[in-house]
Amino acid sequence: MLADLTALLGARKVRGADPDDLAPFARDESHCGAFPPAAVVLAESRADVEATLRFASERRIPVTPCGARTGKAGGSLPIRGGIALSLERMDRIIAVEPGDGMMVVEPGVITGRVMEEAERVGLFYPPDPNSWESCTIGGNVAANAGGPRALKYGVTGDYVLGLEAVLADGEVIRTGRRTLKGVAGYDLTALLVGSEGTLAVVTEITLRLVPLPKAVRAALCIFPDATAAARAVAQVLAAGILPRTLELLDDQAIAAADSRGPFRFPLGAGAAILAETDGDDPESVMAALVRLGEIAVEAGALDVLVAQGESQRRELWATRRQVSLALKALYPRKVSEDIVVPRSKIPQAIERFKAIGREHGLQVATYGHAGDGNLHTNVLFREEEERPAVDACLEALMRETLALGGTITGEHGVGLAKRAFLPWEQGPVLIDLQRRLKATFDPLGILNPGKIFPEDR
Ligand code: 2HG
Ligand code: ZN
Repeated sequence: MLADLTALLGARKVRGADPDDLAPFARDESHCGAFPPAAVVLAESRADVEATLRFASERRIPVTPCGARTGKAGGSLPIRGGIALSLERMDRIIAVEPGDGMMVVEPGVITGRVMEEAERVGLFYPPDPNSWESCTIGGNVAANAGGPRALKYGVTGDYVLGLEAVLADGEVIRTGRRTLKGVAGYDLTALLVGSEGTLAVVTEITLRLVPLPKAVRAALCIFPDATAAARAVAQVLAAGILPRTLELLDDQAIAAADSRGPFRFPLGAGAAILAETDGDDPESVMAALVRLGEIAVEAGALDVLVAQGESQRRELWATRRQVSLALKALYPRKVSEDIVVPRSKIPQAIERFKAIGREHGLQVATYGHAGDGNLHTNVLFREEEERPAVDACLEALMRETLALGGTITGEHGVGLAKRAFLPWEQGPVLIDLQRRLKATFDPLGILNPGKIFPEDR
């Protein structure tokens, strides 16, 4: 296979002879393990993607698309071997059109660059997965990624107007539009966003941009415990304030973040909320933050620290963004979840998750996007022997989430990590309908096989 693929695409774009070249494509940032592909294609253009998929279809070789491999659910792991199709080299910003409020990009562009390019022309690309400095926009589209600002601004899919994609047989499709409105035909753009590379390989993305808010203010509210913090989140939102973020850190997350700096949490902090308000009028942005702080104090906050200036605001965010890595440094076997519960259930969920951890003799850290109910419950452990308890704990967490009216994944995708749980949330009719959609797009089943749906047949 390798020789034919190399003859087709050229040696510069194909790897496979040296196992060291394959190793980075065997893993992502999930706990799912290593699955080396037989070959890696480093596509440089849509034509390379078309050629690879035609080649793979003719030979029925699995193809797993990938970007920066920062996923947390094993979505881009080549679990059946075959070809890892990397889109990282397709990293051109094709057009920025401030007049039309949009940008056209290739999938390998780093998300942070999309944000910067938008801001350069006074516009805003709001979705901000915490890995924005390293993840790619194509990966964000595949998972329909979100981030802290999703509370006010929504997730990746809310900004995708149209896609160019290559089907499993090598045919090219263009879905959606380059206009702000448009309702022609089924919304296939929405179907492809979040399909985790199982339906088509995206080669071009048209993004909607919005005006850049002129003022942003941040505050860190310190609480004695996570339940008080969760109560404050509910009360802020009930008061009709819509901050752009309401990020929760529980005691474990604080301890981990504190160990790496740059921000030092006050002694006695059992939980924290990182809140940010934005808008065009600096005074009303500050007034909303002050009101938010008052509500936090009424709900039991010990202190409210308003960031003085941009550098302190950035410092707070740098601290929040490294929680995941800091926890992983302390507990190399951290399993990260991204469940969502209805907002009103957040305090209950946090208490139940801690109790479930205790029942299984495990530490459970909870942090993340509390404002929209999207919590990162991380099961933390050190020894592989603890794995059966971890699996039982994860199952209990998922069951509890669903009992609270929630969903098993809010931003990382189902991938490999959560495919066994999907039937707990969605009935057999819905799963079967999705399998049939998959078969329509990819009749040979070569595109990212084994993902999203359980392998029970
Ligand atoms: C975050 O919000 C990321 O920090 C990662 O989604 C979450 O590792 C995690 O649990
Ligand atoms: Zn997150």
